[in-house]
Amino acid sequence: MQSTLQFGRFNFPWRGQGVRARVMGILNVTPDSFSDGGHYQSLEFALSHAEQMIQEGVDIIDIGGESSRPGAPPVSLEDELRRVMPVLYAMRDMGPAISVDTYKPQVMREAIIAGADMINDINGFRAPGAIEAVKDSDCALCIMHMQSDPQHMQLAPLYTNVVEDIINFLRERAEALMAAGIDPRRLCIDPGFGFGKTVEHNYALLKATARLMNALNLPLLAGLSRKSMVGAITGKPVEQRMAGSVGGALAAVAQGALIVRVHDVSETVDALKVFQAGSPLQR
Ligand code: YH5
Repeated sequence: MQSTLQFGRFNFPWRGQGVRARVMGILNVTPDSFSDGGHYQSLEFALSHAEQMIQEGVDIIDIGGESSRPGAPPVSLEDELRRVMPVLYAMRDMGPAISVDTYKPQVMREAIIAGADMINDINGFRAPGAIEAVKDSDCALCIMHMQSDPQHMQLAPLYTNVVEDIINFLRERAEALMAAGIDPRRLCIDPGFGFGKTVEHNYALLKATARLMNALNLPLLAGLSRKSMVGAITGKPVEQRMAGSVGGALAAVAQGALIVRVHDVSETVDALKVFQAGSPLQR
């Protein structure tokens, strides 16, 4: 049996012949890191970071205009558009697929018009109008699970059975998207590491990567790069979590994950090449 994630000009097999794990590079365009707050400076910085990731072999670039870290305040529609759209216009046709990390339907609409290849929604397309915004396009849709919201999600994460609860959530969202007429070949799922989860929840989900894909018959994206679940195992602060993050990415890919969302593209690409060359599994 062959299964593929199909969207626009891209076709990523995820089960059967020709499977290769794909690297999604994180491109933050939040201006927090710029002392003078200049828009031009942040655009220049984002584009040079994107070019570097392309040289390192990235498959997908994920543009995010809102910091989704625990406790982060929300960003206005206008600010998010001002950050994301210039980068998106400058980057389409550079080669890699372009993903936009947003939960706002108006950002989804504008991004699709501008040529985005994927919409990555940490809110699982639950916002009113989100499904309408994406249904008539051919872009891929990443459905992520989050409990609560970024400002409150880490206060008291609670599940009956974390793996079953998240399978049920992702199934309900995939069914809602398909009920709107969306081709299931456009969909991928994501357990949402760190989004309303304890360290134990996160590792129960990482261990259940293959089970999630089998339960829903959809490809999976794993995003654990530099997150606290890596720090909890290694004891390292965020700036020293690269090797631990690569280890986590391989744990997901070994179970069949299609996409790993990472900060460190070069290191992850190398690790996946060697992993693939030495892996006896016909994925
Ligand atoms: C994800 O998992 N995550 S934004 C806290 C950190 C490090 C990184 C230092 N968007 C995901 O990357 N989209 C984000 O601690 C995402 N899956 C998908 N699909 C949070 C993030 C981060 C947060």
